[in-house]
Amino acid sequence: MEDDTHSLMGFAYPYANSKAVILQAPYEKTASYLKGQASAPAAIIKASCQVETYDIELQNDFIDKVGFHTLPPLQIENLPPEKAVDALEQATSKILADGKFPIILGGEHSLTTGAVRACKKKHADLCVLQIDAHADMREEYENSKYSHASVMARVREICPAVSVGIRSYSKEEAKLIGEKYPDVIFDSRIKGKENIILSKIKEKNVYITIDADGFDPSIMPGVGTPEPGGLLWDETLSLLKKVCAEKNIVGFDIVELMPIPSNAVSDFTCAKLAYKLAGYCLL
Ligand SMILES: [Mn+2]
Repeated sequence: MEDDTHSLMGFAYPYANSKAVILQAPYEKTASYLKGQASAPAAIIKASCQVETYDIELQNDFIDKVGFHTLPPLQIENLPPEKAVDALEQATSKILADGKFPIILGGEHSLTTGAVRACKKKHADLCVLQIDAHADMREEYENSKYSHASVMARVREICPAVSVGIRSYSKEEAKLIGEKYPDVIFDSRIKGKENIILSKIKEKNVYITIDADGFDPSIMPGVGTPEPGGLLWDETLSLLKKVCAEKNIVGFDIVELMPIPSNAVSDFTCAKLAYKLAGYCLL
């Protein structure tokens, strides 16, 4: 292990000795409002170098126990969305084939489809847990089936999903949710509902996708499309911890961070989330 400010938590572990592999996916082609998501992976890694490797809640410094190998950023910035999704699928498949745990740092949400495809190939019995402000269930958006606003429509073609924090969707999505998914879409009022949410996940294997805007903008201001009334830190961790304890987590992503140069809150929150969630998943 060597000190390296371009690696998660500031330490570079050799690929062979690492359980977790960090895949940086700088991509923002279909972003609807504010852009900047392509700079997020580097911002999360930079902030993570200042996060303590000792986790007080877990009473554990697990950096060596897990081993984190950070791959160089994927060269996808200029690809059309469907090609970027393909590239994500390939890169995730390689990590899974090597028996390692993929941690994807986006980039915009559209990329999740590629990671979920790869996980589904390895784990037939798969469910996605989505944390997000937006349902992202438009059949297509701005002429693309691979827009960030359609990602959960694509994911639900691959496997079932349970969605948490959802507080913004269109009239068409409202109809679809009401008819097809009334009991697997939760708004932000999740305190004490961990067991109810968990009971909706029927599958053994779970891929977690966290859109940064699922959190309340007060603790995550750095997103392109902020929505008031979001998830808070403790209740989100409490849900994630429970899901990780009961299910086999096969990978996760943190997407849609849009770093604000003068405000490091969001970068640090995503960095701490990435490390903590890796601990929940892999210890
Ligand atoms: Mn989203």
